[in-house]
Amino acid sequence: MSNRWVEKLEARLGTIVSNPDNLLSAPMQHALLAGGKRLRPKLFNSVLVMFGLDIKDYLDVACALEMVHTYSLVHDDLPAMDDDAYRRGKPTVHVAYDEATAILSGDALLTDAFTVLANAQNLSAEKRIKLVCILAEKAGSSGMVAGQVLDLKATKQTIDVAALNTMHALKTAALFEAALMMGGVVSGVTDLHQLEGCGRALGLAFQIQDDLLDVESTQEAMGKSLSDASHEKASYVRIMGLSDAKEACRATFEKARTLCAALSVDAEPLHTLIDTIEQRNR
Ligand code: GRG
Repeated sequence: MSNRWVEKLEARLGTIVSNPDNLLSAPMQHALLAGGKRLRPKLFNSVLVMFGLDIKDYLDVACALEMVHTYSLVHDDLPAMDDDAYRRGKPTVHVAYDEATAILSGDALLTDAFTVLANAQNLSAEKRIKLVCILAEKAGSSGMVAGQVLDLKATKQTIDVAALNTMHALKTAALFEAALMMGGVVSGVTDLHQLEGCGRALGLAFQIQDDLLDVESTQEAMGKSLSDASHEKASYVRIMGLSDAKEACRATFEKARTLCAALSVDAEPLHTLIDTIEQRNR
């Protein structure tokens, strides 16, 4: 599957945050442009390809996903959260600018994402409302933000694997679910449960892998601060040990593949993306 459309996505993101009236343009560009793997847009695209659609017609939907994800990174790095200094190969926004600017840039990315999504081209009003609802629910107080609350509570505490799964199903997997479900909405899928389940398994597998990379990779390779141990964060490696975490990672990727194979269309584009994610080193 060609990823040449990613250049167009990056260009569109650049246009969105290059408004001369936007006083936060520079820090938003700092956070959003260059360095990200664009995984959530790629998940969205994989569903479109399965249904014979071209993401170039729906770039703004992918931009909205990436903007919400980027806001979450900017806020996650803040001193009141993980207090990290390095992200996407650059100083974090509060380090490059200041804390207030980082808070406001995150707020702006989150809010502007919904303007972009609500005005997305080539979609009926009904589909745009569905997309707005899915992204808001998966990112909000019963989705990603709820996961972040559990994460903050779990720091310096002992939690079990079930609690860790609950936390990451919200914090990390919720946006993976949103990306696949939003691809489903654009493609005219009415029952989104299977795509949601696939996104959940893949998001959890991705998070277990992230925890493994946190101990086995380097800050330079990952382009972000590796901080779980120093922050006493609950992580799969910390709770299960390295060997069991590796096995859980393998098994959870396999679960994602099984759920993906059960979709009623040829899911080869999603299988290919799952393989690419499993082989990542950053
Ligand atoms: C509301 C103040 C406030 C904060 C909210 C919601 C939130 C902050 C944080 C939770 C979201 C979060 C940071 C989840 C971590 C998931 C994760 C592993 C992110 C890294 O994703 P990649 O590797 O990053 O896809 P790139 O940079 O490649 O896009």
